[in-house]
Amino acid sequence: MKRIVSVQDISCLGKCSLTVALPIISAMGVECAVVPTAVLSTHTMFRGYTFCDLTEDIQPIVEHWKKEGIKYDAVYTGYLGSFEQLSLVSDMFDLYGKDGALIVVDPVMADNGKLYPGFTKEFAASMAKLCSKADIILPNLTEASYMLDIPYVGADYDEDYIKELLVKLCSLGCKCAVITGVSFEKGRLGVMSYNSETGEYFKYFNTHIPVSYHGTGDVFSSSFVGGMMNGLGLEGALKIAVDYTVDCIQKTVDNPESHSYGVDFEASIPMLVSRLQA
Ligand code: PXL
Repeated sequence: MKRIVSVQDISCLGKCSLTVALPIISAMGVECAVVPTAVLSTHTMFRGYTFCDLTEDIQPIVEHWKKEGIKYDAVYTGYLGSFEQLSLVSDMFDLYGKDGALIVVDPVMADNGKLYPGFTKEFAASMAKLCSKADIILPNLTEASYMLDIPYVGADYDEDYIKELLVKLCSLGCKCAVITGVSFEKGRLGVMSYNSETGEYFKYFNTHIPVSYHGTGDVFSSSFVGGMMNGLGLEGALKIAVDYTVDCIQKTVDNPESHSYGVDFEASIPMLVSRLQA
């Protein structure tokens, strides 16, 4: 069985970061170890959340694993809260990357043209440095714009513009860049990727359901990593992640009792697993 480690926070309630990554990656038949970077009572879209920083625990956890000779097939990072965490994660990339672990960075910090609370332009520049060490990065258009220090264009772009951004993202140093949440046609939303080693672009879309839920980026990235670990390759993993994310959103919209703080990703797990078996 493949084993990965995911480095991000635990938002105790809110269906994002580790509470999404663990069940999705496990359901895909992949062992998921974790480095929790912080414990929050909820994600940061709630008011009054508690925050317990766990930065000091990161190095001792990794040191213990070193003594045990633990290796990982992938390192997957999501929401990271400080410059120090970026630096510790960068060391983890060096450690596990040299043994061949796939390094996947979802540079969670912004959406819809705005940084999430607590993030700065300087943090985005440091996140761009971390991305230089990755095999695959998964920013949305806002995060890509912040990391490249260019204006966010909103919906005002075409395929050539996204291609240009993808090449610029790869010139940060990563092998493959994916921009999530792109649309070139009304009613269709998906992803576009660029593999700097082969020079290949790839795009994949599904129905655009015009709603917005928290945590869908984490659902997408977790199922993408699970797909990669199941040997689907970049394109296959992007397809399963887009389709699963859309299925989760649709099930949430269809559920009159759903919560506004996250998607019903649990209800779509059978679909995800059956896609893997197809
Ligand atoms: O879904 C990304 C995410 C993860 N963790 C925390 C967040 C967010 C998005 O806002 O607040 C704590």
